[in-house]
Amino acid sequence: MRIGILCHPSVGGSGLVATELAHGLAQAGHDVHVISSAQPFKLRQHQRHIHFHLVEGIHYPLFKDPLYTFALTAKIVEVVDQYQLDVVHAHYSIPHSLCAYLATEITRRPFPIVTTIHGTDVTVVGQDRPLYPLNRFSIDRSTVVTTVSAYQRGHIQRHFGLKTAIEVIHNFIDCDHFRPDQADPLLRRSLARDDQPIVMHASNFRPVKNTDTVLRSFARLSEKLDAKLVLLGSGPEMEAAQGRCHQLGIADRVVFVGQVQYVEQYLPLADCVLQPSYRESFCMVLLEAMACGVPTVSSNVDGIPEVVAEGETGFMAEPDDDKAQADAMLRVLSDPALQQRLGAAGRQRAKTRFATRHTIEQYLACYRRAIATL
Ligand code: GMT
Repeated sequence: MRIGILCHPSVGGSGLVATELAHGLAQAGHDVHVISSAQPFKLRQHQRHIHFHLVEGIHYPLFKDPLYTFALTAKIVEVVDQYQLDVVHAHYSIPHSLCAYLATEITRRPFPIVTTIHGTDVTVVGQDRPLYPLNRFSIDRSTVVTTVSAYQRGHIQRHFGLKTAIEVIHNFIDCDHFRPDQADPLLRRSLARDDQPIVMHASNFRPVKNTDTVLRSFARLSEKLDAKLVLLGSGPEMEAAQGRCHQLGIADRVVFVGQVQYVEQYLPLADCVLQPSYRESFCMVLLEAMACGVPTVSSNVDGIPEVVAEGETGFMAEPDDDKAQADAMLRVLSDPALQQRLGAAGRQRAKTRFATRHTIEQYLACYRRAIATL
């Protein structure tokens, strides 16, 4: 098949899932054309069957902004016609689904649209009043709509009243890349003393990730146990978080690593991963931690209970319940047998329920169904 993939290139779940899907499809022999405003940070451009098409804004003195959505639509039209694409897969509905829909009205070659809704495209951003009718229209005009958890499907059904059915395809993980035995002792030593357990958190530091509770839970844990908190990623709340560490008296126990290209090098170093998000349609970090054999302590919101098995691979609590989270971390970190058992069960769950090959098959089935409607 010749497949177009539209995605946001930034470090974030939807772009990451789209990129890994592109790699998997290309490995299976399909021609994949990734269209985005920059090269997605993990895209292996030199892999066979992968083609990248950069969308450049339209700069003209008359326009105050670079008309990105028109530029994207024009690029979709160009790539569909030039490479004779069979299907276009929009990851994150805004603005991808609407641009793809517009393109269907313009291309010489008809093509179906598969839209995958990732989360904030129908919760935070997608509920934005002026955007809502555009978002709803474009999702409804997609030939096939998928989303990443049963929770998210329910949310869309409740808030969008679509005519189109929604299929749940959980996110997936490559357990050959994310594995427990990748832990580099030198990298670990740069983060903590050998006898200090590591709690890790990875995010884009937006309000939805609940950074303050990460710090409060860790501060509570620190009263009982000498541990290190390692923070991966960057975002708007980072600066405030640094100040907050001083207020909470944990500044010397927190390491801000910043953006990392290969999170799979860091996660296996963790003894526990902490993610108390307020919203999370799925939460890739938890699945990545599980694949690396690391127990998780997380909030219990939205799609998270579909990823984590409570008491088997990790523990869940309310997003702002710093006491419950600290207690859960203490339990994990002070019982090596429990830590080992949770980690092993997490890896097993990642391998059996969230395997790449199965997910690729599910998406290919969607593409075939979509193409058959033409
Ligand atoms: O979580 C974010 O802020 C980023 C966002 C994105 O679009 O990249 O993540 C969403 O999609 C991910 C991949 O499907 C999911 O794992 C995240 O849970 C989801 N985020 C939210 O629902 C808040």
